[in-house]
Formats: sequence, C-alpha cells, structure tokens
Amino acid sequence: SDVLRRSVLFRYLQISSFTNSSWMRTDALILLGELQTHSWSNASDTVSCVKPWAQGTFSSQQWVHLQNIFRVFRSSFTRDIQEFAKMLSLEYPMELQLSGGCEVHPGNISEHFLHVAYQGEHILSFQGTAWEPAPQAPHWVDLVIKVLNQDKGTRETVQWLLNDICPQFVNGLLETGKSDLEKQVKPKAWLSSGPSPGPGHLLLVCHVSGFYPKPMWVMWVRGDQEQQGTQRGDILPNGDETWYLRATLDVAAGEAAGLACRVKHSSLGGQDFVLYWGEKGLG
Ligand code: J81
Repeated sequence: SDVLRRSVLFRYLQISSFTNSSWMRTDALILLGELQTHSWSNASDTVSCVKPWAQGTFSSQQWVHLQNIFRVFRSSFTRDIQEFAKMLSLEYPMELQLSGGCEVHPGNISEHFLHVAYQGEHILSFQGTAWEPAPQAPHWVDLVIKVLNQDKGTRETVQWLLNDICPQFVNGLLETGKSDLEKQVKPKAWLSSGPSPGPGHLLLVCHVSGFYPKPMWVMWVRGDQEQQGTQRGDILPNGDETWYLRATLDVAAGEAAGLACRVKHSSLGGQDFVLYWGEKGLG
C-alpha cells in the first residue's frame, strides 16, 4: 500500500515551561506523519490516544509498561531541570523542548533522533549510546552532558526506546491506522482578487483548501502554459487535519482574461480542477 511504500516520520514533541523554581508545566504530543496520534497534557498522568488506533499493535501489558516509563521520565525530567538550574545558576523563566522519534523507511530501515533545546536553541542530542552537546552549545552544557552520561540505566532505556520500540510501534501504527493514514480528502478551490500590486495591475488569488494529504500542485495557467510568475504561499493547517494553500499572480489588468488556476492533487485521481478568471463576475 501507499503508506508502506513511503518513509514515515514519527515524532514525540515536548514543551516544558519553568516559570520559577516552583511553577512549571510539561505538555507533549505525538505525530505520525501529518496526523496527531497522542497527546499528553500536564494535567494527565498518562499519554492519551487521540486516534482509536493509536495503541498500534502493542498489547495492553506493553502499553502499561511504556506509560510507566513515561510517567517516571516526566517527573525525573522536571527534577533534573530544577537541579541543573540550581547547579548552573540559570535564570527563570526557562523553556525546554524535546523532539525525539524515528523515521521508518521502506524495507525495515529506520533512523532515530532525540534533541533537546533550551530557550529555543538546540543544546544537546542523544547520539548512539550517549548524550552529546550540540555544535554551538554554551560551555555549561558540557557539565550537563557529564552528569547525564553517568546514568547508564537511562542511556540504556533511551537506546531501547529509540532503536527497538520506536520502529516496532510505528510499524504497528501503519497497520492499525492504515485507513486514516491513506485517506484522501478533495480540496475546494475559489478565486479572489488581492490588494492591487500597482496601477493597472491585478493580483489574482487562487485559494485551495481542505485537502489531505499535504502534497499539492497549483499553478496559474493560460491554456497549457504554466505562468512562471505564480507565487505559491506556505501550506497552512486548517486545524481539522486538512490543509490550505494559495497561489497568486500579478498581471496587467488587460491580461487577466483567459487565465485559469489549475489544481492537481492525489485525491482528484488525475481529474485536475481548473477555475477560470472572469467566471462568476470576477475580473
Ligand atoms: C536547564 C539545563 C538543560 C538540561 C537538559 C536536560 C536534558 C534532559 C535529557 N534527559 C532526559 O530526558 C532524561 C531525564 C530523566 C533521567 O535523567 C532519569 O532521572 C530518569 C530516572 O532514572 C533513574 O531510574 C531509572 C529507572 O526508572 C534507571 O534506573 C536510571 O538509571 C535511574 O537514574 N530516567 C528515565 O526516566 C529513563 C527514561 C528516559 C526516557 C527519555 C525519553 C524522551
């Protein structure tokens, strides 16, 4: 199937805010490709599944075991940070971010990563069997690394989670979540005019919204001729697991007639959308 043929990125993203020595919170989420599978709010003792298939093919026993590891990890992490802050006289407020997971490629090949950022800057990563400072990290990070690397038990657990558990879990999710992961949602498209780029010029705007998955092709065309002046915006989230994209074209007012916006997407099965400027009273 399509999902098994492509590479999939699985990410655990954590944000910990330490306001002062007694106020802090940690929230996290897990993403599989474009979809959120889990959330972990500060108020909750356990990681919650946000998809019915988010336990993958793990047994309840395995799941409970992982939940326990994560519960211990979160409270230990909080304590670690407070101790490092005291030891290094770091100032509050502090923001810590964790990004960890694996990318599973076809043919059972996988890569993994675990990075930590402090005040928005990457400071350290787990590499192979130990923690390492990031290339541009401040000097005090060396001391943190020295302390972290003394904990052999944690290093072994991290290796086990990244090397063994992560790819196993992802392969299970690709099975249990197959229909959601392979869903195709057709875009809606419409045209509007944007702020005038200058005297005698029009900004034609083609809006494409509500599509899934993310890869999308959109161009202004005249007949078969793709208009090289087409400016593609960023793909933005609608917030309902679909995406939004706009493409604009700056044209002389007299040349707008005959232009069209062409949209190609996997959900359209080769039946491109073509919207003509000047229809329905525009232009
Ligand atoms: C402000 C300065 C910046 C500081 C940057 C800190 C970077 C944090 C990176 N470290 C971690 O994320 C691990 C934090 C917790 C860890 O240090 C241990 O305290 C914790 C508990 O370990 C103890 O019990 C274990 C068994 O439960 C072992 O016996 C271990 O030897 C013992 O010390 N370790 C864990 O919770 C292990 C799980 C880590 C999973 C990480 C997944 C993201």
